[in-house]
Amino acid sequence: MKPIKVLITGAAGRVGMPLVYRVSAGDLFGLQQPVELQLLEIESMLPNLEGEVMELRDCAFPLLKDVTITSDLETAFGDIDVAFMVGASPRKKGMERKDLLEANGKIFPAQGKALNDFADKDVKVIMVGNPANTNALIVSKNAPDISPKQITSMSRLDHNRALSMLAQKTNAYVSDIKRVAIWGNHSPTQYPDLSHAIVHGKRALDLVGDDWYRDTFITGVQNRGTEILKHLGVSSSISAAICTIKHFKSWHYGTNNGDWVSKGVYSMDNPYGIDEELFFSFPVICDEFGISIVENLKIDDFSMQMIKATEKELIAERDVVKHLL
Ligand code: NAX
Repeated sequence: MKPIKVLITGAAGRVGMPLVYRVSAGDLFGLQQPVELQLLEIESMLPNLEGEVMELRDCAFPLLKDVTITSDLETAFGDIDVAFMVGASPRKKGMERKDLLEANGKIFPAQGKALNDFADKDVKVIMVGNPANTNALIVSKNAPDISPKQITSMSRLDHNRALSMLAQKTNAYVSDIKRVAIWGNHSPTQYPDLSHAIVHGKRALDLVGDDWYRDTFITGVQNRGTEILKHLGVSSSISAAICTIKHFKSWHYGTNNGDWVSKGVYSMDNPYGIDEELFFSFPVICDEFGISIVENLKIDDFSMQMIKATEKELIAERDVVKHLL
């Protein structure tokens, strides 16, 4: 079977490395499909990455056909089928994600061009590096031959945080919960929305009450990353790698279980009146035709206010990087 080529940028980092192991172990495409890894790092990290890859090879993963380590964009992006774009600086203590815009934004015009020129034309792209939504926009604008529908930003970690928090509150299993949604930016303005959520077939908001929803749940999900940073002094890593895999699998295999997931997607033609030139997290379903935003949801006034606040932040982020688009 022909190996699938997977690019992981920032491969030596705290999110990149667990991702490297999971992809090598067959977590993406199952236990029959070989994979080839193309790992991109900045030059100064290559010796470190070489050591990491020695360890990786020592695992003798049966599906791992080949590993390339490089800081060269043409080599890294050449013929790739999947791109996990993780390489960027993480948020440090006291920093908000918007502070990262300046530092990280400039990485992505060149990577967008390399994606355009060297990747397989059907490549699927997942932007993880922050600020993920706006970085995805920069990549997309610099890759005019790749459809924006093939580029996504990750809000799956926020989605799973919301699922887990609701499961704990209602003493349910995560698998009992459906129709949680994350709207907008992967940042503290995101709107984790329970207004359509169901637990064991019952309306979630009837089980948890409005006060918990507004005062504990929403702020809890919005600020979870900051809380983890406070405790660990570094941002999430294993959970982010696992959610990156989940994001890809729901896209590749589909969401045919009557539920939806949240993904940052290009907002053109969206049914909720959001600015049409953003990567914005919506509830989506995935099937053989690709990713579609869930339509016809009734958006109450509170939800619309929350959605507009996160839209405003994304528009402001876009303004800051407009010279890179
Ligand atoms: P680390 O600092 O551990 O790793 C980042 C790696 O990227 C480093 O090894 C660095 O050398 C490399 N890198 C930097 N510039 C690069 C470039 N131009 N080309 C290739 N590689 C480059 O950070 P880590 O904790 O792994 O976080 C990586 C990114 O993911 C950060 O931007 C972080 O904010 C973001 N995150 C996004 C999440 C999401 O849900 N969307 C959650 C997890 C994570 O915080």
